Amino acid sequence: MKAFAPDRIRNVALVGPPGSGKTSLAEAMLFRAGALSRVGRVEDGSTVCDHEPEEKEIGHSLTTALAVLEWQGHKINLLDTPGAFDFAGEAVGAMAVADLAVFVVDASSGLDHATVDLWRQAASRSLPRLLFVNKLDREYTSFETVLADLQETFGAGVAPLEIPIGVAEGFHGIADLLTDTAWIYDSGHAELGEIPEEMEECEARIHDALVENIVVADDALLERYLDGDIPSVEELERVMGRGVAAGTVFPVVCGSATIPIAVDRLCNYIVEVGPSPLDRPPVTITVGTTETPLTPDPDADPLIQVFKTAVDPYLGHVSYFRVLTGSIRRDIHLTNSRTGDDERLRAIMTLQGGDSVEVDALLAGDIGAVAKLAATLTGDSLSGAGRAQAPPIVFPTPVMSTAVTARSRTDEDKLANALHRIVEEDPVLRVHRDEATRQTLLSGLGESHLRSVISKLERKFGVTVDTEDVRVAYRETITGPATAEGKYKKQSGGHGQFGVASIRIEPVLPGAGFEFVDEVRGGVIPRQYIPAVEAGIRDAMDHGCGSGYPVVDIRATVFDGRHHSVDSSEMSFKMAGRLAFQEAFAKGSPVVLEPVIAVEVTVPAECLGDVMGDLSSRRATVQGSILGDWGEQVVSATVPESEMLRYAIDLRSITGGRGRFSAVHDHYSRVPPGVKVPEPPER
Ligand SMILES: Nc1nc2c(ncn2[C@@H]2O[C@H](COP(=O)(O)OP(=O)(O)OP(=O)(O)O)[C@@H](O)[C@H]2O)c(=O)[nH]1
Ligand SMILES: [Mg+2]
Repeated sequence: MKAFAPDRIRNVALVGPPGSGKTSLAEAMLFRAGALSRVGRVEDGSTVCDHEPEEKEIGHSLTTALAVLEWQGHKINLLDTPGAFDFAGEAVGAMAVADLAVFVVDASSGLDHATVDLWRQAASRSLPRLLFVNKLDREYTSFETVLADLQETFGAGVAPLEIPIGVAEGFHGIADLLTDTAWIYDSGHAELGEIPEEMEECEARIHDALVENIVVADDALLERYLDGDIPSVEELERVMGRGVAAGTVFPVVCGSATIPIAVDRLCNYIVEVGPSPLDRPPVTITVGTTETPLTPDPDADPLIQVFKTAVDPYLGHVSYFRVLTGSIRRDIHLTNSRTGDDERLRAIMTLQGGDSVEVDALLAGDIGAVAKLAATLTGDSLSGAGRAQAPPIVFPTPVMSTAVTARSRTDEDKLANALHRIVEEDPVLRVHRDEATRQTLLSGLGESHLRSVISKLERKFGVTVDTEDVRVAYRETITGPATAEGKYKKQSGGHGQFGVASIRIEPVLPGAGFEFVDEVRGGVIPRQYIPAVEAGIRDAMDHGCGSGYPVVDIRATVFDGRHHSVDSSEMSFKMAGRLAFQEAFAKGSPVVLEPVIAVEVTVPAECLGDVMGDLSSRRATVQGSILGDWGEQVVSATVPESEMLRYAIDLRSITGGRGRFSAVHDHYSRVPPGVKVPEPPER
């Protein structure tokens, strides 16, 4: 494939809820453009974009696939994203490098909250948007209803460019509102036809509204229009294209991905009114502390940004990137702006789902991939000079964890490396060893995200793991002062052990940790053994005394003791310190502390009551709620962590998938009486 200039490139992210038809639409577009000789089906696992074995198995996309087609002398880079919430990070990466998001709306299920959520994300980055109302060949679909919903939800910028001719099985054509023509697909290809009589009135009405909507954006055109001059289709498209690029006009087109109907028209619109990389505002890059606006210029110093990393069984580590500026050719050396490492791009590729095609060069604005970079991660910038950094890609933060253990010794040996590789592939996933609970935690966006990681561990890396519930890192402390004497004495023939330490313990402020004070006078405990007493106390605290959880927030003062000139040793004073602490702790009215997290829960206003009720059943302290964007309510609360381990799942069911939340550790607080604390893990 030849290199395309920026004005000939269209970078399109296909987004929408699971099952709306994104992968099928990509397949149909590829076929229609002649990039495929036969059309695959999601059901058969034979599409270009669902190329991972897990995707074929479940019939849903799990990662973003890149596929490329040529249309009217343009190159369209399609990024087919998964719709499932658990894989939302993929759409984030795709939208970060796309110039247009095509929202695929399933006409048979209508507009849903996932689409609204994606819309919000696209709007927050001013990403141009176009809507494709799909599956109009299905029973019980109504384009008008969907359109009315879209207009009500997304506002006056929603502009239908076409309406379907026929419904359900009878759907066979498109009335083009810009040109006032009908296109019939009975032969499989668009043929000029007649707008059915019964549609004429409706078509004329929407046509007029559309033209008026477009001309108001251009003063000169508006003046002419008001003078009775009807603008040409090209003029209308040009003005509309500007509105699309500015993120103020959202064309709505319609069709069927599987029949297929109007897929060619979608490609036309992408080329004709979809923005090229040149139509987008400059990105702000950072070099050192200087920020500079950057536009795509094939002759500039190259800068590329990696938005996705995949581990391919044949190619190894594959980095997907967008050329932000400059041009790149095979064997070019670039510098990773984060690490300063030199990276050689041995072979530059474009991808057709799982298949790679080598290309000689990619110019500014284009999207491609490169294999085997040494140390480049998703989000990194690689530049020709000056360590320029593109804006970071902000991926969603995990909301749910599971603990994993290797099933066998061989699995254990491979686990750390496999997890490391998987994290490189998945910018949302976090892997974390919690020493307090002795668990290795995988954190992601939900159950299916974590399940897919576990199955990938097995398939790609041959590592089998078992999962267990996440343990909560409880702690203990005392609520009052106490003193005790610890005496360690052993006489087993010959050299014995002898040490006595008297200590006083008292609570300190939460979070203050451990303080040790030495008030020993007159050498009753020789200087050199004082650290051993402290070590003994720390040991007792770490390993738990009461219920077995680590002890925190205590001041321990050693104030007296005894020693023996021959039998005393470090070991005997360590034991004495330990025994003294254990006894004093028991007398200090100990309590168990639990971690409390601060959460921010964002929900539609109508779910507020249910969400508040549920939070209070989780022992939450609600600070209040404020009105967020889009009329949502944002509730702030602190809640014991033990009550929130499965909140990601529960919130979804309470709000019908429309709620989301974020959480950070806040403080430790006493476990109230009557709340059961599980046994600590064995040490
Ligand atoms: N009748 C009909 N079925 C369609 C159409 N488009 C897609 N489908 C079917 O809808 C199902 C889901 O299609 P996909 O293309 O996998 O949907 P997707 O948006 O990629 O879904 P995710 O990958 O889960 O986000 C498949 O069974 C398709 O065959 C259409 O236009 N008409
Ligand atoms: Mg898909």
